[in-house]
Amino acid sequence: MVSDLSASAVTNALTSKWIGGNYQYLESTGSTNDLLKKQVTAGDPAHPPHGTVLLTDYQSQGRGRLDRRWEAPSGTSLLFSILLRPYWLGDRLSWLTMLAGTAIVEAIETETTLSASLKWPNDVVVCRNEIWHKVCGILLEGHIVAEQRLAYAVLGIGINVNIPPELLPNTAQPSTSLSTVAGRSISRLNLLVTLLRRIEILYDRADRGISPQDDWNRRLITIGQRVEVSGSGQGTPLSGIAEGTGEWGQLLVRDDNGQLHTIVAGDVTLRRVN
Ligand code: BT5
Repeated sequence: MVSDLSASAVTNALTSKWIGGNYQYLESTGSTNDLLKKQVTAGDPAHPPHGTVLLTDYQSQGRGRLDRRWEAPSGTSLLFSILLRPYWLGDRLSWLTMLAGTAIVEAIETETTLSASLKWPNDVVVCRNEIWHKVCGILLEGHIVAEQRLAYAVLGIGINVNIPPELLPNTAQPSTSLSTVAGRSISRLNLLVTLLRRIEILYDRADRGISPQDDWNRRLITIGQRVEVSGSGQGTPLSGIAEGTGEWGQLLVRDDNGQLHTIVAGDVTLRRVN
């Protein structure tokens, strides 16, 4: 059966100007991030071009951060990576996570009747039975060269679109799919096309030097909440109130002794839902 996300289906439907100009579809692969990085380091510095999208219907080695796994049954999700060649200063790498997260929330809200939010640093969540459930993860991998410039970045996105409830992966944090919450199946093609255009608009804005941080902050459910942060390099988990984000997307957490901590990476557990 031809996939609804085949090269001809997507190429004909795209509304973006440069993202997806080179669109590659594979029935299955190990990990779209790994394969795209392999193409980038293969030798020809101009290929694949800026804006290349590599999408698959199934990953046997789908990855999260810290080599955790990203699991999705075949043909149920959006699993893809975008190659970006920003040549921005390296500390702007976090802008890509911010603008991607914002674009994903906007695209979900446009293509479904759901309202979506962001959980620091890289989860897209929807509320179900008063609990935040993860529906999407972002895996951003950047390569910095001389003068601290970003040579390229591979932006990996996994969205649980039409995973039936009984096939949802077993995850430590609650997870769900858009179709489960919406109660109907969602067009993967429409969601992809809308999302790629939104990323393009927000990327072009960032490329002109406009920070995506305010839009990102507005969507973050983490701000103002009591949180527990683990895996941030500190021995014991840190507990406190998330007060905001720093210039490069770090989470600012004030502990119960009044001390402010700047969290660069780690996993955040929200202690309250709203
Ligand atoms: C992420 O990591 O959330 C980033 C996921 C990125 C996946 C995309 S798919 C296309 C591209 N190619 C790749 O190989 N990866 C990217 P992290 O925050 O570390 O979350 C990983 C954790 O999410 C796992 O340890 C599980 O607990 C949970 N998880 C796994 N599969 C899930 C799913 N389908 N839905 C929700 N949670 C999931």
